[in-house]
Amino acid sequence: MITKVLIANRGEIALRIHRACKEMGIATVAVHSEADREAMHVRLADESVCIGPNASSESYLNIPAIIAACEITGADAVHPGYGFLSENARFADIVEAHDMIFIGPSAAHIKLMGDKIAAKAAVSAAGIPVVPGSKGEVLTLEDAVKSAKKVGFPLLVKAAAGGGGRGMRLAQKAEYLAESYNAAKQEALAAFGDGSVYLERYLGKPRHIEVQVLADTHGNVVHLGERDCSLQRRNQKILEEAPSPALTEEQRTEIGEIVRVAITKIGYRGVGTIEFLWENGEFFFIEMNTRLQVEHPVTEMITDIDLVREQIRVAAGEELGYTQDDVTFSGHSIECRINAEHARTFAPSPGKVCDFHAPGGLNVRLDSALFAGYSIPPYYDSLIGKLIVHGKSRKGALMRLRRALGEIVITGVETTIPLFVDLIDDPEFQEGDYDIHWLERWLEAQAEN
Ligand code: MV4
Repeated sequence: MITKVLIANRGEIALRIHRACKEMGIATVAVHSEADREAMHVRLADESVCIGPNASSESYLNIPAIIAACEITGADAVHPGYGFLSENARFADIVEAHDMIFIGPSAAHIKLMGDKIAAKAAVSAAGIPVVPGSKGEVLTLEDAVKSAKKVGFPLLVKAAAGGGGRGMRLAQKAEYLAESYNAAKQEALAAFGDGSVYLERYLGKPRHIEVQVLADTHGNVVHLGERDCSLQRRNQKILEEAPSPALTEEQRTEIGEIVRVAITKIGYRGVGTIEFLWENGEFFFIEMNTRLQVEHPVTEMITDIDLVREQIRVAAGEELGYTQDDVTFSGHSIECRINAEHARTFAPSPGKVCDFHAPGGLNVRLDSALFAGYSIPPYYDSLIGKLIVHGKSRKGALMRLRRALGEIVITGVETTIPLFVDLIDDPEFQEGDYDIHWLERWLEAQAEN
């Protein structure tokens, strides 16, 4: 049984977790940096503890301070949210060593999926299709040259400890392989203290489609469909939707079942995301995320399943209580990430929020910790809210999104809202006709006008 959860995060996701806890009759503990003393997640929680100064390295990443906050308040579980310590296997281990529940997968599964080479081997052995590439790590340049002959060009050199696009180098032809190999290895060593790299065939114009899974500790696993996260800029997702406009019902069922069976074999617990590149109707695994993701609400909206509630239940050892056949998908959902950034230059825009008005109405959700008079600190991620809409169809969701965007008022700081107002009128976007490079090209075209 879980009676008190310490939420090791801030902003909208700390509120999101607080809401699930309150609906389950669970007490909450907020932790915060000095800069976040007046933050909404601190105000709403039942108790709060200051864990350090402004810099996240000294507060939200400060494991001893967070464990001390757990002991002071008597929390029996820790929810890490996303970012910060959410995929830190050592943190999961330490939480459990202090006889508390880590609301997430086992430390071993976090570690496995954190090593992109080991993750690929594990999911491939469990039946998930992966991007063709080197057989594990390429230890030397000589090894890379040999392996590249089989993989073909263009190819990517990727860091085993990377992910999210860090430590990745493109080699267009054989003559550039040495340069890419050395650069990727050097960058990986500097960034992660681990220079292990592997090769993958480069997919030129894929979509980024990810499958959500949920597993309990009794061998029950369900997939909750996919999200299309192709609309991104510099590896930052901007807008996500579920279902993907590109998939047929049959394709969804087929990949979902492959993933469900594989995750069962792997013995995974909690929520997880299997990331794929999708090109010419084929899925290719790239990475698995072992955390709750920013874009989880679009899945919640089409399945009517509260992912944080389910995370907490399975972490406490409860059974899912339903099977894949009980999971139904309804309508279409779209999420816009509202960042405190200039909508065109993406320059950060921290500072004091003057007016704030949240949109409302049927099937409109705003996940945010914002309030009028709040000062957005410059020390953290610029995400200040997520606008999520649901409609019976994609067209209906788009109409609702345009309506909801028109209702939001945030003054005093720049936000990315004007970007979505323009994007929603683009014919290709309206058709769902986009890949992972589409948004960057669209932004360039916009800048010319
Ligand atoms: C790729 C790829 C093409 N081919 N792998 C970038 C982030 C990291 N998670 C994986 N990434 C990519 N891996 C192969 N074999 C293209 C990307 C990529 C990308 C992937 C998903 C979403 C946005 C992206 C933007 C640029 C490149």
